[in-house]
Amino acid sequence: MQNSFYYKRENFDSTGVIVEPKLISITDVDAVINDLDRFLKDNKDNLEEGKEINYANSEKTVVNSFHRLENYQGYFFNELSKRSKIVDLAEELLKDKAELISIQAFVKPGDMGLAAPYHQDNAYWCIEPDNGLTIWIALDKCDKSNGMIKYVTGSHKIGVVEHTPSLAPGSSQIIEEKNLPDGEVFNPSLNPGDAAIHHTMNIHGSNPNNSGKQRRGILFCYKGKKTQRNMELFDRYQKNLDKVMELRNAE
Ligand SMILES: O=C(O)CCC(=O)C(=O)O
Repeated sequence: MQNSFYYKRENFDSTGVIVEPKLISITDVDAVINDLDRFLKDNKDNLEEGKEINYANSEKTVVNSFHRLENYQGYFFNELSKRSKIVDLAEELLKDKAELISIQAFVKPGDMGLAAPYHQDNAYWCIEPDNGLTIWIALDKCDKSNGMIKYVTGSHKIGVVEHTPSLAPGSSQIIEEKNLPDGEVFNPSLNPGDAAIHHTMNIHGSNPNNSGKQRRGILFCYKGKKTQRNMELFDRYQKNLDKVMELRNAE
C-alpha cells in the first residue's frame, strides 16, 4: 500500500497543482494576518515599491501584495516557512531537499484587488532544472468569486511559454492571451488554512477582486537543492524589472 504522499505526488506530477486541506490551523492563520499588519507598520516607510510592496490604489494607502518577506526576520511567517509539516510536503513533491526561495503575500482587498496576469514562476526564478513549487496558503475563504488563482492544469509540462514585459504592478512579465495553451483551468475553492500548491512551470493567474470580500494568501516558494539559478537569465530578468519600474514611475 502506498502512503498518502505517493498519491499527492502522482497528482502533482500529472497536473502541476494540488490542494492540501488544513495545512495550517486557524490560530496560525490569525497569527499570519497579525504579523502582516505588524510587518507593514514596522517597515512601511522603507519598502521598495514594485519589488517589496505593490499597492492597489494610486494613493498608496491599500496594499495588494508583499514580496521578498524572507529578507525580514522576527516574524511568524519565518517560522512557518521552516515548519516540518510544510517542508516535508515540499520535499515529497520536489523529490529533493527543499530550499526556501521567497516568502510573499497577496492580500487582495475586496474592493480594488488587482489581477495577476497569467505567468510561469520560473520566468522570474530562472532555476535549472525547473524543480520548484509555491505553497499558497489561504488566509480568507478564497474562490472564483473573490479572485482565487486559476491554474492551467498540465501546463508545467510544455516548457517555457513566451512572456511579454508588462507594467502591471507585481507582474513585470506576463503571458498574453494569444500564447496561452489549451488546457483545463482549475479554480480551487479554499478555506482559511487550506493550501494550493503549484509547480514553478505551471501557468497561473488571478482575476481582479471587487467582490467585497478580501482574498489574502501567504506564499512559500521552495526549490529543490539540486537546482541552480541560471544567473545570466536571472540578471536579465532583474535588469528588465528595473526598466519596467522606471517606465512605471514615469507614467
Ligand atoms: O495570489 C495571486 O493572485 C497571484 C499569486 C501568484 O501569481 C503566484 O503565486 O505566483
